[in-house]
Amino acid sequence: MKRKPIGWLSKGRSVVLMGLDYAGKTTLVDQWTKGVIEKTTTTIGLDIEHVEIRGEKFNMIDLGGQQPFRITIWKTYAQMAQGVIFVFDITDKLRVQEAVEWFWKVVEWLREDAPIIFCANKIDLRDKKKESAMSLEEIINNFNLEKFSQDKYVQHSFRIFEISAKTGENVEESMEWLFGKVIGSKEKSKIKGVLIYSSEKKSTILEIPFVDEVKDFSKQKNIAEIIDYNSKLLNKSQSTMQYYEQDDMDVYVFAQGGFLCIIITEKEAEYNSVRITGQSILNVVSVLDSEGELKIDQLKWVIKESFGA
Ligand code: G3D
Ligand code: MG
Repeated sequence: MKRKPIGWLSKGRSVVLMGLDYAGKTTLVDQWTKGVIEKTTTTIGLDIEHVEIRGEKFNMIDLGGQQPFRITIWKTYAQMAQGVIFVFDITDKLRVQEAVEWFWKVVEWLREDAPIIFCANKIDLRDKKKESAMSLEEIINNFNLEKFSQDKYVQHSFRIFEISAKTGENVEESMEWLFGKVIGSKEKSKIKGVLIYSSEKKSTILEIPFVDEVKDFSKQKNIAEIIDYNSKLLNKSQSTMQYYEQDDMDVYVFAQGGFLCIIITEKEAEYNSVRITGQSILNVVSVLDSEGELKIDQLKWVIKESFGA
């Protein structure tokens, strides 16, 4: 009997929550998920909260703060994200330019069909802080939000909501919109297994089979040959991608920074999703590697939790 392969990316999806510090990200999540949330902080310093919405598992990743050394990881998460929640404090007129730059940087990283929600937060302060609170029109102009009607960005579903994370005004409506979009989208990537090989250690450092039929795939002759061939090509400064067709599966090999990431998929896997996944995994691997010893358990955790395996 042929086993049904597990759709790697479809098991848990990631939604990225972003905005400057003090925008109200944590308050928003707390307000919306009162009592439902299970909060965890990862060993690599990202805030990831696991939420279940209409039976679907989501990882909400809080990209806050201003740590430049996290840029690679932020980029990785943004590339993987199936949806984005951007939170802006409408009374933060002084830092609006900083928020605008951050917003567009992340939009450029996203997959082109990821829905984006712009939460203009703290509207309960409109009356109290008349001078510093920005109107909707000012926000749209400052952030150039009309760009979402242009060709380059038109693939993104985009909406602005004026909310108060504190009082709860429009919180439910806005989150329903975003998660409705994310749940509605179909994830086509069907990954059967992931293998990471280190040129320095000259060995496989991580192998996660998601289906029995690819167990011990580093020992399979064809895969061993592929590893052997690609490891000879490994060059620290270059990143490459190779593609092999096997009987009932496809093999993608990504090389970067002395590591190989091999992804085995079903035949009909969507190329773009696999490409983003492979590059994302290698980005995380190289960041963890450069921050010290690469711990296999940690890496496994990052791959499983963050990419929803
Ligand atoms: P962050 O996670 O984006 O860094 P927080 O932001 O959620 O920690 O919120 C930062 C501050 O803004 C908090 O104030 C929080 O209570 C406040 N805040 C968040 N959303 C709203 C809102 O809609 N209205 C008002 N009036 N305040 C809000 P404190 O003082 O608790 O640090
Ligand atoms: Mg916070």
